[in-house]
Amino acid sequence: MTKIPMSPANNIASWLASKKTISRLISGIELEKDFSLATLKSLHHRTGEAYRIGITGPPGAGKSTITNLLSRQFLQLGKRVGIIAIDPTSPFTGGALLGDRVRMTELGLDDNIFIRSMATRGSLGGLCKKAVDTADVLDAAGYDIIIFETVGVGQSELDIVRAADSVAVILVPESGDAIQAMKAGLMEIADFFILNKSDRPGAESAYSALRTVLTIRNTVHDPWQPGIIRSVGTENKGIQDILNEITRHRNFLTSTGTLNERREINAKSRVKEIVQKLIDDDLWSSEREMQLLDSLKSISVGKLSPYSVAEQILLNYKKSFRR
Ligand SMILES: Nc1nc2c(ncn2[C@@H]2O[C@H](COP(=O)(O)OP(=O)(O)O)[C@@H](O)[C@H]2O)c(=O)[nH]1
Ligand SMILES: [Mg+2]
Repeated sequence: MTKIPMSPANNIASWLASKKTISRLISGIELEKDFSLATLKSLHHRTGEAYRIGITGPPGAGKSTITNLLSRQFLQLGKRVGIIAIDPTSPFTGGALLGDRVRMTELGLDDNIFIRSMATRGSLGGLCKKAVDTADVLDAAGYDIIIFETVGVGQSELDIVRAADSVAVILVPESGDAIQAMKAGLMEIADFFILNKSDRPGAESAYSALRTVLTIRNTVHDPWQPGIIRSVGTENKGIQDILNEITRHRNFLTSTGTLNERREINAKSRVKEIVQKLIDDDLWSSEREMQLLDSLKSISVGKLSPYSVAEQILLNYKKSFRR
């Protein structure tokens, strides 16, 4: 058995060399262990090389199928691929048909593929932060492509894909899908669309409907015009077109300098989220938790306003700096 160094932060290279220790590090991130924070700091200088792709859409649209096929294509191009699946119904998390699960498991056996599923249920929260931290670990470990698969409902799921360099929204020909997507805020985050299940009846009219919606949304002056790629996941059709669209978007981002800009915007919200978390952890000491509990009765009988209690707690917090 290989010996694992006690502190990953002090021996980053050997931790990132094996899938087993990478897994342990990611579990540390999920469980908010202290060692993972120190490690994330010390591995940051190794990140930034990986290209991050977000894939989202309604449940059952074919996200896992497409992720699987895309990953195989990237593998053939000699790329190492990290997959972060945040989807309770995903084969990665064991929710789908056995056939899908077997295909995914086979993929995970490849040395150049790392698959990690993250639970939405029973999670400690901070899902977006944890998913992005996990991407950093895989980035530092030398994975060239990182794919986030999230189901297109819920704020934290959308935040996760938004943290990617290119975002693909997968829709299916079912009636009204484009309208539903618009309501769910999926139109705004899409860099391009994949119309999967194009073998289904109604695929042509769904394509036209989506085109119309896009024409209304975009102006001719927009420097980036999202494409609509038609695919049939079950027949391995359209995968090369998806790859081409990713390349087209990546080239657009790098040639216009928007890639850095986009990453800076993401860094900004990330730092804010981390600061918020640090303040929360610091502020809610047992002393101030008690202070809050002690005032609950007074609030409910109308003696104290929640605002004055909040101010008192904050005052107590500020005083703690002077001690
Ligand atoms: N007819 C048809 N079925 C598909 C296609 N792509 C995927 N499926 C099937 O749709 C189901 C859901 O796919 P999955 O990838 O798990 O969807 P996800 O929930 O978005 O990850 C599976 O049974 C797939 O085999 C397609 O292009 N056409
Ligand atoms: Mg899935």
